[in-house]
Amino acid sequence: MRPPLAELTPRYVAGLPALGRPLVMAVVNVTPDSFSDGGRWLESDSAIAHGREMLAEGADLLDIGGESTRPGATRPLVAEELARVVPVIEALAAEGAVVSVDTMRAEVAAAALDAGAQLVNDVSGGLADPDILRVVAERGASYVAMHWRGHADVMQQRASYDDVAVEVRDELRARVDAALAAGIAPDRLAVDPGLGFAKTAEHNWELLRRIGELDLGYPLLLGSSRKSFLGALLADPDGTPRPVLDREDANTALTTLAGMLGVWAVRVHEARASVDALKVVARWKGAEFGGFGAPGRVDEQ
Ligand code: PMM
Repeated sequence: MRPPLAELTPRYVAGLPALGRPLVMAVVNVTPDSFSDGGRWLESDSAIAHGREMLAEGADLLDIGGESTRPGATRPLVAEELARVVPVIEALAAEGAVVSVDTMRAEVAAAALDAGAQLVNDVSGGLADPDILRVVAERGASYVAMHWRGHADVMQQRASYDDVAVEVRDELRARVDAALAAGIAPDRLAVDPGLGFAKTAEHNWELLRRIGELDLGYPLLLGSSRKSFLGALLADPDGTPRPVLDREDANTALTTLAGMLGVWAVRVHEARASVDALKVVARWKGAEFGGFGAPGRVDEQ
């Protein structure tokens, strides 16, 4: 396969965690839909345990989030989001894990960075709360700007494009410019086309097909894991989408392609399958499969 993403070879990786192969960013969503008594501690504890488990499976980075961005989701209060993510970040960062916080809020980003996170993953690219860019800049942290057109309650109404690759690239470039203007270091910036965010399945596939056109000179993150475009691709003959938890093999195929193409990171809900896929890619390419050596990692011999 011709590596069409020579164009996507990041110019700026020095400040971001990077390994010369896609990082496996494993998702720790602390977004419970049910609360039972004493639930708070149990939630934190089980999220921490889940994070440890994925580190043991080889995840490079844990992305800890307290707000669900599913279409139609209602936003938690700031206090609730803080209570969900901060204890989990504190515990896992204290154990040496590389942690990112998945938040659109400046206040949550600040608390997360204080708690030991190194990276802010902002699905709104600074549009939901522009102050987040200042917080990241002031603390010299790393930042992922994702393509976004509005909160979960409205985003699918905004899935309309004349040319999805061109518009996503241009809108992402505007977010990169805003991040740079706020003082975020260029070597601490990554971008993400935001699969499924104000995008139909067809838009997602077209973005993947034309991924080279998304090159802005910054490392690229892809988050396809469990998303509905995979459910639709793998639907039953009667059109019933493949259930969320049965989309993993397809996602592993995407991780493999991302590895061949040289994206910076993949955001996944299950670490092991993607780590295995990237080990295969590294071996195929005759490259080293290195890690950060975080606790629990399965390090290479
Ligand atoms: N997708 C979700 C949440 N956060 N962050 C980035 N950078 N890219 C994504 O594609 C992304 C994200 C939604 O997935 P989840 O709620 O199932 O974790």
